[in-house]
Amino acid sequence: MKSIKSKIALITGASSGFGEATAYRLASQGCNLILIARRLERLKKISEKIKRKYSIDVYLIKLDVRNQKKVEKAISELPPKWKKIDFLINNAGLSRGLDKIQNGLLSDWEEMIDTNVKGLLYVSRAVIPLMIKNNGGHIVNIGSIAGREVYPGGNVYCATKHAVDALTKAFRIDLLGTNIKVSTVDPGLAETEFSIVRFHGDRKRAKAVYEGLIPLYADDVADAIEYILTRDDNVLIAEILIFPKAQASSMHVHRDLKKST
Ligand code: NDP
Ligand code: 8X3
Repeated sequence: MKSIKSKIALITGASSGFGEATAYRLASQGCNLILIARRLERLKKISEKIKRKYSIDVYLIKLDVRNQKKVEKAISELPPKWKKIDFLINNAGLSRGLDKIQNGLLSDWEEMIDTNVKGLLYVSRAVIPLMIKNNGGHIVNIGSIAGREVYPGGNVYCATKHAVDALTKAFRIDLLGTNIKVSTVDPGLAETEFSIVRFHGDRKRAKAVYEGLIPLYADDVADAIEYILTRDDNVLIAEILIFPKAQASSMHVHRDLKKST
């Protein structure tokens, strides 16, 4: 196991769910953090909580990853010590809607494509040259089972995660020989704010997604990310597909509704 003490991790989408849980996990290993999201107040609270517990440095950036100019500016204006980014966790992302393709909202499609695909590219394009300059790094993209399979109503969200899968593989090929590792973590059903966002704030509908099963929690995914980043330098964990015990594929989920409240 490799120490990540005093390294620097940049996490997008750190204000909630997997990103927030990863911040705690990496902080517990002594890793310094650059946390990015649009909700700065949330980042501040997370940062305070982390700093109370761990003696690491945290740098916060309020940023919408869909804005290429602002992404470029934020990364180029990092203080010199923060430019030595060891780990990039491309986690910011979302799903909007579960409509059939013939009924989909164009605004939902654009938001997903702009965030999950273009946002990931903008951040990566800004950070990778710094990693090359620093002679190494590790990128972990957060894909999904939706990047390996499609399911009814998943259309554009699945397409964006298939694109993430393609980009992970492409990054790995293009960056070969640069001392930069590229990995993906592809979760199945995980209870975060994901479904609340997908259903535009409808919490009842979001809750029903996880009815009758114990889903993954954010920390389970953070655990996988921590594992990937702490392997010995010669080891590249290329992919982790992680399901809750009750899931076998996007379409095969065992629900014991007698156990539901
Ligand atoms: P959450 O909704 O809990 O977290 C999403 C995070 O992404 C938030 O911190 C949000 O911050 C950030 N984000 C969204 N849009 C933007 C933006 N335009 N700019 C910057 N940050 C943004 O969901 P999860 O933690 O579940 O999702 C994290 C990733 O995991 C996503 O890529 C998702 O697709 C993927 N995933 C989720 C699964 C699940 O079942 N939960 C399963 C498989 C993959 P803010 O709103 O403050 O900007
Ligand atoms: C999130 C998992 O199955 O809701 O990426 O698409 S799923």
